[in-house]
Amino acid sequence: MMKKALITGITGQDGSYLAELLLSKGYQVHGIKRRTSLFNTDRIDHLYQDPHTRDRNFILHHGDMTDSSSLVRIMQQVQPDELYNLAAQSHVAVSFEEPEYTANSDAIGTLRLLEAIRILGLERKTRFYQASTSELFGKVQEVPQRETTPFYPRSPYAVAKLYAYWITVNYREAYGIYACNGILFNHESPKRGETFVTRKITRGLARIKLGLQERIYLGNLDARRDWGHARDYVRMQWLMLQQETPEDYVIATGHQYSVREFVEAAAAEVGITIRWEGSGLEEQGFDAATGDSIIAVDERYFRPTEVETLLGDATKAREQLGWSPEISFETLVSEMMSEDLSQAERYALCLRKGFHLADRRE
Ligand code: NDP
Ligand code: GDR
Repeated sequence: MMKKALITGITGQDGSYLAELLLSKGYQVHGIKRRTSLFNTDRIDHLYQDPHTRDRNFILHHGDMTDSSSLVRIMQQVQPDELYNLAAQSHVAVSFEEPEYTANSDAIGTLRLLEAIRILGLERKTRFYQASTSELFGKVQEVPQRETTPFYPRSPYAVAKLYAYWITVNYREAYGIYACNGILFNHESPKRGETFVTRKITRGLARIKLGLQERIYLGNLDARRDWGHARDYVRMQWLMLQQETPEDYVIATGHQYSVREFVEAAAAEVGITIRWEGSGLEEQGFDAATGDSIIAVDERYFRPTEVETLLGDATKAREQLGWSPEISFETLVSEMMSEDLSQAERYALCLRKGFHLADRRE
């Protein structure tokens, strides 16, 4: 029998990589997408199958994490063997602007899914994966962070994810549901949303290289993150649901870089030298007076409470599941840079041919 997986957040970065992985393993993959006024399925369009195709193995359903009725209906229809809860308002800075919505989708949304499992009597059938996050560690209490490190969330997003983490643990203990938290550190890819810092940098540098943009405005350049590749991390999401007993795992590379170092690595890929010089704002990386620097600091990107540093220890995942990341930081940066250069070249070509395209950036 073909296994069935249901992925919430299938239109997102991880959802698209996970869907590819599960299809390659012979799963029938179902995904939940929310209603939008325009198509927003760019990341999964290559997997799309017409609803009239016989024996489809890739099926999308309309639903929303804030709407129990849709979640219960889809769960009843699909009765998945594995449920991957990747949907979330996932932007930390945005969560300060939309805290209530973030709590509704990220915290209560997770509860809604777990309740759907219970209401439908799927406790012994459906295995549940919760997309937990290194943001739970927030103001770090221990370096590096592992499964036993105390949490100290620093944003409405992280607080919502804290609820989701514990409700997953609670439903595992209370009802015997096979439910796991993957505590994933930052993971990026060419499919990363354009407003997360890594993609903002690679996309901006590519556009600067081609003369489409003058500079990139960033926030805290000293923040440090443990950045991995999304393709490595979705493999681990699947692995966690294939074990005898459900457990929670930290997933990280064990290497840490600052935002500034990410800029330098990406700039080197396209042969741009960044000069960090000057005083005042310039100390943050921009010499506005000379106009020859391409990184500027804009305070609007500072957060009311910041997570300054994260560094993970994935020893448990390595020892128990045999997982270790295969894609290095250098390869990640290079892949993102090269994909964004191609996109910028396509954009520039369209402009040269007289087509006017939207110039979206943050
Ligand atoms: P993305 O922001 O790329 O994707 C989020 C997905 O959730 C999108 O498909 C989005 O839909 C969907 N979504 C958002 N709100 C709702 C809603 N109310 N109802 C239904 N769907 C909704 O995130 P990632 O792929 O990067 O991350 C996946 C998960 O992992 C998230 O939960 C994130 O918080 C968590 N995480 C991510 C890490 C990372 O570094 N990437 C690290 C640790 C955890 P739409 O396309 O319509 O916006
Ligand atoms: P993060 O990722 O908050 O770690 O959450 P993000 O890329 O947004 O920020 C990383 C660090 O860079 C600093 N920064 C900027 N960030 C953004 N977005 N834009 C800027 O211009 C900028 N300048 C500096 C930030 O202050 C921060 O310190 C991501 C998300 O995917 C979450 O869903 C996930 O849970 C965590 O990773 C692990």
